[in-house]
Amino acid sequence: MTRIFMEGFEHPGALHPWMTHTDGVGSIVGGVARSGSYAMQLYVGGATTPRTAYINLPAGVQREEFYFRVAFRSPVVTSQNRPLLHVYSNTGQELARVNIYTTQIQVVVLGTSRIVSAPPVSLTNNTYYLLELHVKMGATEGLVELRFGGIPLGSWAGPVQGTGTTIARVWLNTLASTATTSAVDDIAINDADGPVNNSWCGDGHILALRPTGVGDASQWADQAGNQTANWAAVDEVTPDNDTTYAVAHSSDLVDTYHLANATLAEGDVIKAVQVLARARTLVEQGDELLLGTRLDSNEAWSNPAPLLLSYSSFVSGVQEKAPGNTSWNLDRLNNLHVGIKSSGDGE
Ligand SMILES: [Ca+2]
Ligand SMILES: [Ca+2]
Repeated sequence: MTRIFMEGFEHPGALHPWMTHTDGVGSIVGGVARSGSYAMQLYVGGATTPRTAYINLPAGVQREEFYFRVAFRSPVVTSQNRPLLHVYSNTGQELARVNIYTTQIQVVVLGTSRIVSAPPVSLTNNTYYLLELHVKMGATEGLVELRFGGIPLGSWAGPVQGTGTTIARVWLNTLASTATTSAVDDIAINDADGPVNNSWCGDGHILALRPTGVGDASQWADQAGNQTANWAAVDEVTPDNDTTYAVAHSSDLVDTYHLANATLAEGDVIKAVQVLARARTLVEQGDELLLGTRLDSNEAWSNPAPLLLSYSSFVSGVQEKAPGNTSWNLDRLNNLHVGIKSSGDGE
């Protein structure tokens, strides 16, 4: 495990299951994206209602050390202190906070200002900037480092422990104090383990590839009971829930789908792939869903995840290697199938 989280908001209505937002998923909006077509809006108008999004890390992936990346834009960057990013421990204590000013970025560690640095350029309104924060907890040998647009802006070494033992939550805030749209996009978290994605996330872009055709297996059925074009029931940009869907009525049934081809700019590298789906069970308890990828004859399936009666989002583990344990490249990505597998009955 190295890249543990990524969210580019390219599937409106299907937010990453670790993420919550004070507006719900309805504030994933078009027109302000840094990558793809959508971003998360953190301010929806009104004079006094800032919006907040949380990434709640499950206990199993909490660590003492993470690298966070967020691209943010604001219609109003002022000389005032505007908190953008907060990092909390598993005891709910704020370990670090990043405050944004027009000409200054400040990192507060355990309540004390530890890094005060000027950004490489004076910040302007409605422009995306890439902010990265490295937080390593430690009673005496903690470390906090800040990068802005990929450029190191400062670091602080010392106590970063507080009362907790792991990093458990990242909290994103609006920058604006007046109406209109602040937005975040291309969020990623790396931990420090493994051979790749084990350090700064870097200047990444998160793109969605949707089903465009039937894959090698078509064992589920669509809402009309057909098995010829299940992909067309699960390809919409915004989930339509029980209007079009694929359904399985017994265990171990597999549907796989071709995806739209990706196009990369020269020099772009594929760092990781993750499968995202929305699903629910019909009436039974104990139904589970697996998400997977298939390349040639090699498959990689996630662990079964329990389904709820209402729709919720599911993600596979982040796949840093293509099925067959080869490195990703554009050819492999464009030949990839993604799939769903039932465990018990499932919809
Ligand atoms: Ca996006
Ligand atoms: Ca559908």
